[in-house]
Amino acid sequence: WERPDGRPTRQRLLVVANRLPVSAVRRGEESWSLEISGGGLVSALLGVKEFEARWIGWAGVNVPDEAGQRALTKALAEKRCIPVFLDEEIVHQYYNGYCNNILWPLFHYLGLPQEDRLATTRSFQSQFAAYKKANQMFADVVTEHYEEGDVVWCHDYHLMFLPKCLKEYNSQMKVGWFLHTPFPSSEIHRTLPSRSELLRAVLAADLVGFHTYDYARHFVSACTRILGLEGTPEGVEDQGRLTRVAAFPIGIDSERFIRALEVPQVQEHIKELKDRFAGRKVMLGVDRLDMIKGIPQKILAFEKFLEENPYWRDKVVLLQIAVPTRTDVPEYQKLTSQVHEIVGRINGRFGTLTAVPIHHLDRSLDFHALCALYAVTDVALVTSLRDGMNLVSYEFVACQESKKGVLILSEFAGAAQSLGAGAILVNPWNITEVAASIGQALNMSAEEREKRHRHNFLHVTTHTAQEWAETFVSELNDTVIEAQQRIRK
Ligand code: ADQ
Repeated sequence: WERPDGRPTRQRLLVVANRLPVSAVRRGEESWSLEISGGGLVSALLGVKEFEARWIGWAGVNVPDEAGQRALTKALAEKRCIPVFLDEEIVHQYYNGYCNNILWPLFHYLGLPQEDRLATTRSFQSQFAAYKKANQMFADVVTEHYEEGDVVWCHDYHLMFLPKCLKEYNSQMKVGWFLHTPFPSSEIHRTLPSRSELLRAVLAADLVGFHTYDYARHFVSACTRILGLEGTPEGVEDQGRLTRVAAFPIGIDSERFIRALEVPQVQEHIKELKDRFAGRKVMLGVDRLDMIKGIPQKILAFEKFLEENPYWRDKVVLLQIAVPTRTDVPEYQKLTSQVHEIVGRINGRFGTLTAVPIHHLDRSLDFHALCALYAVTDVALVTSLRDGMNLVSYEFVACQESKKGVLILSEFAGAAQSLGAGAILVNPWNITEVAASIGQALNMSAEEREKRHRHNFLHVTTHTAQEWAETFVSELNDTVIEAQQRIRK
């Protein structure tokens, strides 16, 4: 790539996401400490050597004063991060409100909020206004830092308005948008009061990506049915302008997990866990404590399994690690209490003086502890009611080369499309089916486990996060070049 001044360089990639991949803690008026937070997207882009990535997003803290903003901007610049400053009211209306209370449940088939209709309508309108305003604030920061030739990659349901804001500023900007959640059936999307405006805003992008072909198809159907546009095999066409729509299934940095198992500290931890659970099979759930993850359904299925299989009662343990999320939202608080209540009941029912069947932890584990847990697990249980992809299932497979454990996976997770042949697929709403699949997994022969694991391991180690990011960005470059050629003809 060449810059306008002829200087050859790697192409710059501006990654725009609601949250920057750092946690920022204020230490003084003009002093901040920053810690890079991991996650799939960060390792995906760290592994991509072709591009020079810069992050643009909210740092997750309210910084009302200019001195604090200046100091944070400076500290973040060292990490190649550029902050968007959002005040508390905007965060409340845009992030807690429109993003997490409206779009997140809707895209996961949980419907729109059910409160009093009038109140909802009123708050809906102000939340949508805040959503647009926040997206414009992100756009202002992007345009301030944009240089000709840059690629701008917008992420997720928080920023559906961003492609439109960016193209209004500069129609030549290369803009891609990727959704990390499912895109629901057009029949669900059409219940959203701002359905058309949002679709049109996304269509301003050059390339629109989803985890699975089904989500891409739902999006194209929504554009044809709701906007009356034409769907083509390449995407959506509006008056001669094509927006490419395609599936780009994400992966993980599998090497990072495989290498971690060699670290002495992890090996030590594996040994401790093996000793701790000697004589028992280990089942594992790792989720954010979110309603879409189907945690109560998972635990109830485990209860049913114990109920029907007395033989297994003192021979299996379920470790459920649930990292709290959106803890200020009442529905999430209710979910936490519900999960605690069910776990308490089951442990009371099936526990003994020396052992309990469920260990439930409400917290995040560090990377090495997580890898050790994945490695000692016999059966991983992913029972999402809906999930864009689900990386936990990938991470588990990556850590199972020696154990070759079984993955029980919801058919409503995007990962079911890629790991379906190796996993036992279940409908998480069917507690009886999930309970039966636990029995099937625990009794599976070593040959069968090996065969299933081989399939999944091959997939996880060849469809990596780096490859995902490279494919998306090179497709975006190609899409723009093809569009320019079409216009010249
Ligand atoms: P999430 O809903 O957060 O992501 P997921 O894909 O499973 O779901 O990723 C969760 C990440 O957090 C994993 O890397 C996991 O290791 C980590 N994690 C979860 N619980 C943890 C715990 N208790 N301790 C430590 N780490 C924990 C969204 C979409 C998904 C999509 C991803 C990526 O909802 O469907 O797969 O984005 O696109």
